[in-house]
Amino acid sequence: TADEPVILTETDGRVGVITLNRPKALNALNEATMNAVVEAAEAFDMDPEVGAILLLGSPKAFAAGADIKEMKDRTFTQMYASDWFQAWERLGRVRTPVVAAVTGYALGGGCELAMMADVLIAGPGTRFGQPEIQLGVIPGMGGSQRLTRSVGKAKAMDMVLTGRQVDGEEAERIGLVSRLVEDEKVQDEAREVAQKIASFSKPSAQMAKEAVAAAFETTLQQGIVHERRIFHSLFATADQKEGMGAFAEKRKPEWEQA
Ligand code: CO8
Repeated sequence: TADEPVILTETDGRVGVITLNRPKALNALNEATMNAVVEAAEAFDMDPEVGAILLLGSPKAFAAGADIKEMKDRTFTQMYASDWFQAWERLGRVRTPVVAAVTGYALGGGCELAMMADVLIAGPGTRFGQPEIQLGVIPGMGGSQRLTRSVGKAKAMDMVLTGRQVDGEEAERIGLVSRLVEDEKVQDEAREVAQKIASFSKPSAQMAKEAVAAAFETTLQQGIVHERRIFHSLFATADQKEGMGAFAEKRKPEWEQA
């Protein structure tokens, strides 16, 4: 109903959990949902007690796309003037690692949202697709770019030009998915991955994400210099001394998160 919150948030240990909560609309991403997800992710990003963000949908749908009913009557000028959906770019700037449990449909904006996550867990029943061509449009939340960078031209063209859905097994094979587990175990596995990431030092996890993300945006030579600068800078952290000291002393590190 209209009264129900579009997302639910909680913390589970050091994991900030965001659950899309419009299951009857297959978690269609309307403007309110976009704003809520982005704001929750930014708040977790700034919280030193949160070391990873977990993004959950529902069993039938991670998200079946941008809300078609909300946008169908808009004009070009309205879309352009409001820069419809540009707020998703803020999610791309969140520095804390994001793990997505991709269950059921991840179509259109739902596929694009999943691809904004850093680690994607899916099952054989997961369905990824960019069906916008069937609606007379194209992907608009980065799909033509992120999909192509993840899976290459051949698969991206196939998906974007025909709207064909790929299942979890194919998605894992082509490099869209980090881990494939049984459908019923997708959310638990994703939670474990998020907890694992959150068990490390947040500065190093954030900088690790930053370094890998740089590979999408720059040349190899610039990326390698960027990585080395980040690597060097981590020697200014207490957690580098703790992590390496603990190894030498054969004990478990106790991270200071600093
Ligand atoms: N938007 C709005 N409502 C939706 C959406 C959606 N994307 N997807 C599902 N729903 C609603 C249905 O209308 C239905 O509502 P109601 O019960 O009121 O009739 C409810 O969710 C359940 O859906 P179905 O009855 O259709 O469920 P089925 O199991 O029969 O079918 C499907 C599931 C195959 C997933 C089907 O719902 C479907 O094809 N959905 C649309 C998928 C799609 O085309 N997604 C792409 C949308 S466009 C997009 O994402 C562009 C992104 C970029 C925009 C950026 C702008 C700048």
